[in-house]
Amino acid sequence: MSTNENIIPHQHTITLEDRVKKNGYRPKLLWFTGLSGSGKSTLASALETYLHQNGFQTYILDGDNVRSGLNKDLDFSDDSRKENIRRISEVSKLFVDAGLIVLTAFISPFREDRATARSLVGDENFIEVFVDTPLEECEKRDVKGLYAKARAGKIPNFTGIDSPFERPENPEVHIETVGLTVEESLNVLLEKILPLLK
Ligand code: PPS
Repeated sequence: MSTNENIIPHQHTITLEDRVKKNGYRPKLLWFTGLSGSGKSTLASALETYLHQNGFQTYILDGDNVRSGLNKDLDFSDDSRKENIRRISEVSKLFVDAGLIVLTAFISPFREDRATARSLVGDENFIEVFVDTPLEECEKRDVKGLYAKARAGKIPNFTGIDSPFERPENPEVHIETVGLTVEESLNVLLEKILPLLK
């Protein structure tokens, strides 16, 4: 990583505390992690809708969206995934500083990278949400048809098939989606997350 001793950050007049006072809540980073097809984006989106309708300023950063813009130069090698999560963590940090409730929905398969995101925004601002849907279920759903392609050898380095997913050890929120509707999962999330936004 390069650093430049000639870059000196500017201290702006309006601070995060000013924004907190104005908004009436503290910003957070809700970091959804889980296998492809586990339901990260669906649940993050359902939660965002609820929060948006209930007075919170929110923003979602999502795998397929960020990878078609900011991170379109990255593939699915371990190094690229690391860089993907590093950039997303930095962008999230800015959005949290802007006073938003940020929801990220990335596989983010490596513990170390999730820990880096946590330390960048501060432990007190970070909520890890493990969307725990077993591989067999994700593969059964196969909403995008990617598991079938990966099994056929057409997508190398596919998470859960030939690329690892390191399960979170101590997530603030752990949701097991099998047997739950989206609405039921959302209710589980709200029960666990709303107290953390106070
Ligand atoms: S990562 O591991 O955090 O960098 O991945 P992420 O940025 O979340 O991107 C995951 C989405 O990319 C599609 N896709 C793949 N996923 C996993 N492995 C491989 N090789 C791959 N190739 C493409 C897939 O649609 C993922 O979307 P989600 O929403 O997770 O299903």
